[in-house]
Amino acid sequence: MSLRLVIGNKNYSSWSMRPWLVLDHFGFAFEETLIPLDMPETADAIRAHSPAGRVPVLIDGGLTLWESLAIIEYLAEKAPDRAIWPADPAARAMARCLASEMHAGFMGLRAACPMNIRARRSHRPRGEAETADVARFEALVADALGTHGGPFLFGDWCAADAMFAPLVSRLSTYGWPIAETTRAYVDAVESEASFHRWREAALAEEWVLPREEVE
Ligand SMILES: N[C@@H](CCC(=O)N[C@@H](CS)C(=O)NCC(=O)O)C(=O)O
Repeated sequence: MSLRLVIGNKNYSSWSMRPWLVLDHFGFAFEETLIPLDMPETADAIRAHSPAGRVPVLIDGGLTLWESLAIIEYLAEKAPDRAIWPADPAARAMARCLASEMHAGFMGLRAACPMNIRARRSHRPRGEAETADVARFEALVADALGTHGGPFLFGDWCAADAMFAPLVSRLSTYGWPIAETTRAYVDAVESEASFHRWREAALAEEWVLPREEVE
């Protein structure tokens, strides 16, 4: 039986994007069910799949999983032959640190700059929390690329890159000025085939969610 991933709008649903990229990049056979967010029926439609009431949700036969990072860990256990995490134990531990940091953090940037793939905003000064989050991201990218040589955080594309892909997209949407090394990483992530497929689908969507449309 194939996997099913329940997701939100591709233009806006950053948490949906992460496991979708892992499924797509690593060649899993899966189907997707897209539930448009912010509709009168959205909450009931999501709860029909998951009691947590949030997307993404992964359905594998009788198993229903929620929380993006837990879904990615499940996929890594299900397909140990695919390098969803780096093979080297130290690199793998670091990749999990970064993925967890993303999952639990970067609140300033996430709150002030919602993912909005189709939008392009001019850069303007933003709050201290957003600026600190971008600085932390630039530092971790410089460190990882310096250690592992790029083009992705741990050399080859892995789950840590999936976790940061929506943040990368935010940097482009909101026109953040970034260092050359960060730019190289942003370009690598945005050129990766699964990111490209997700973005193309996002650009074809017509839903506009006013609460996510931040200037
Ligand atoms: N911690 C969760 C966050 C999931 C989440 O917040 N998803 C949003 C969409 S990106 C959602 O389902 N929102 C429900 C709604 O807007 O009705 C995860 O990592 O999967």
